[in-house]
Amino acid sequence: MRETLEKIRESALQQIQSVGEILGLEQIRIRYLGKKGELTAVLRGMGALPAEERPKIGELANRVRADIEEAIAARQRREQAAALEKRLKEERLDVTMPGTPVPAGHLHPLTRVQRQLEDIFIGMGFSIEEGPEVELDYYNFQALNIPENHPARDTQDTFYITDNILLRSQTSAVQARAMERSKPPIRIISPGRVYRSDALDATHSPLFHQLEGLVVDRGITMGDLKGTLEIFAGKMFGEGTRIRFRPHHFPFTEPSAEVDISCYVCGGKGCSLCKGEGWIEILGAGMVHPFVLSNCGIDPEVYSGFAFGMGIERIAMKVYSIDDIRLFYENDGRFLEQF
Ligand code: 2NL
Repeated sequence: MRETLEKIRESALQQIQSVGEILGLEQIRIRYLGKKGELTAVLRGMGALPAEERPKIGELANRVRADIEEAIAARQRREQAAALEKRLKEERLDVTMPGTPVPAGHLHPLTRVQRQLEDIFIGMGFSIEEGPEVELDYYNFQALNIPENHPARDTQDTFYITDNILLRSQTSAVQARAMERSKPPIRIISPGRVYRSDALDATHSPLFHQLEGLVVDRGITMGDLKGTLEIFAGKMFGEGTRIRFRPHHFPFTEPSAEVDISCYVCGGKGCSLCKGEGWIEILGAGMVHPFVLSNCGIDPEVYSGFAFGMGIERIAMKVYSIDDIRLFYENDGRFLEQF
């Protein structure tokens, strides 16, 4: 029996050393130490031994079990250490390697121009006012003195949602709401998207951006309008830029004007940018019509105001010499990367 035990130990230890994979170790453990294992079988047969032999054989059997267990544990530790070593080698990171470059984006040219305009007017004490793009006919037209039969209200020119709900065609609607809500002094700009039922071509888009301004207080005059726009023109197009008012008509202002700036390329002499004119049209403006003030709950006998409006695309196209409005909306990297 002693020899059987020694043999079991010898062959178990030998197998433990030579087994190729860690899974094989478990099979070896079952083969020798499991319920139906070889060592267990020997221990079962101990009852047949003479009484004085039993303790010695028992002790040897226990030592053989302990040796096999220890050999399995040692082999397991070795396998685990080797596996860890292998992973450390394979998964090593060189933290000094340069990273994968992440391409950095930048603001869209329209956003840049809009922010630039906003900064100039904020610098002059205006605050930004926002409002809904889906607007009531009342704020977009009626409040602004645009009568029922005005061509701007034609279904060919404006996107209607229902009879009296539409996509705003001008951000004046935002300003009409602001006048109705608050008392003068009012000094606001309203930048944002507007919609017109126009076919898309090089100079028209059914969606574009506007920035309008409104000042209402006691004693506001056309002089305040001119001074404000002169400062604006200098900051936007360069110090020394002159402005020129040409009489015009808007339903919501009286008097009204179209406003030109002296050409920032030729200074007024005439060149290809200004088409020989020396002047470039950039916005519309005027004194807020008394009907508009009273529609919005402001007494035109006490208060007066000026307002102006410009297309952001138009300004951006001038500033960057862009000849097709569609370029702003096509998301073509070859265009956008130039800004
Ligand atoms: C243009 C002309 C203009 C206004 C917008 C305005 C707003 C209120 C009252 C009176 Cl609440 N006027 N806005 C005034 C004159 C011109 O825009 O050519 N825009 C692209």
